Amino acid sequence: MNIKNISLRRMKLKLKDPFQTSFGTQTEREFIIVEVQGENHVGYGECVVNSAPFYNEETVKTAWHIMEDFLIPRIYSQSEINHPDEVSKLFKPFRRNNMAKAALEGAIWDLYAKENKITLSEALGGSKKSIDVGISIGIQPSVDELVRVVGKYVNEGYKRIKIKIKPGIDVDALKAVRKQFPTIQMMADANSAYTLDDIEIFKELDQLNLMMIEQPLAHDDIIDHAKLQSQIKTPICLDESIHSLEDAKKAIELGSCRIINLKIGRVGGLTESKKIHDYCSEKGIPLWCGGMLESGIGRAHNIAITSLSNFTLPGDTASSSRYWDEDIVYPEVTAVEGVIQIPETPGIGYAPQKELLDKYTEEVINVGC
Ligand code: OSB
Ligand code: MG
Repeated sequence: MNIKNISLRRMKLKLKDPFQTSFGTQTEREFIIVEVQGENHVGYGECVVNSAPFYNEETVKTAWHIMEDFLIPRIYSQSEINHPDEVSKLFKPFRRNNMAKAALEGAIWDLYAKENKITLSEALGGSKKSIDVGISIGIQPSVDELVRVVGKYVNEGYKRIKIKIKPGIDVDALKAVRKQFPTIQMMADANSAYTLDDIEIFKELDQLNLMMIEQPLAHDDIIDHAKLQSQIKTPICLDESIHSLEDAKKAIELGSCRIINLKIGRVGGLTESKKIHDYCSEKGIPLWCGGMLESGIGRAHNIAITSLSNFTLPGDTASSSRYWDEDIVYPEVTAVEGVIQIPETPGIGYAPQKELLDKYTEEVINVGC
């Protein structure tokens, strides 16, 4: 691949509805789009960082700095990149900053697939033609409102409903949903809001036939999660705690989780994602693809990785229309009855629209070679 230019765009999109989790309420989404210009094609990646370091330690500003001053020069230092798997090796000397690494690597994966006239799904070794998706519902102002919102998405056909919880908004809220919808596939995501002192809450949640409980305990813990898992029958799914294949191996070996939520940004890119996929497949640990309230570019990458065979559970890649009045890609990402077709055009398969990119860009830089 002959890389001629790399540009970074800081973007801002307004969320249709505020999204509340145990770490706060989000009303808009600030993120970075990476464009890698090759000989005849442009590869696109999305950096899924947030403005503030609540979910992980990275921010829009740190990711911009790490990409501009370290990662992009490292790409140019290489006379030629033949395959995107080489990129994570190039980035290895730099610790963490996984979302910054994943964004650049993702754009190079897209460019590689476009240059080879194959889909990103094919480039990654995906085999599915369509994927099942669920939806993640933020904390609602009341239990009645939660039940109403769940009903709306159940009617739209989403294959499983994930509900955010935090101390004080957990057992009663989920019981009310379960009572109204006795047979839906549902789960809870705590975003690390609890400790082992809350064991009684987990024992109550354990009675609600949940598919799993996502990241109940500390973001950097795998010991307490193993203790909790030994005391409840509902599978624990780890999100925040897994940053690499190594983390996945340790958590699985310790019994800290029975399911993993894979986010490409959190683990540093698609190459690491494939490794985690293959390892989990070997160990019988099911995966699903999480989300970071991405624009269509990030969602396109999520769709491609979900086409790999061990993504056996519905992920969080809901339709564009759930997040935005207007997405930046054509066609917009659309789930029909909870199913998204894997696109058939080369690369990510959704075309970023220049005028929409420009419309929502706050700042742009070109980093030439
Ligand atoms: O914990 O999975 C999470 C959104 C932002 C940060 C963390 C999480 C989430 C979601 C929403 O649950 C996923 C999505 O719809 O993109
Ligand atoms: Mg989560």
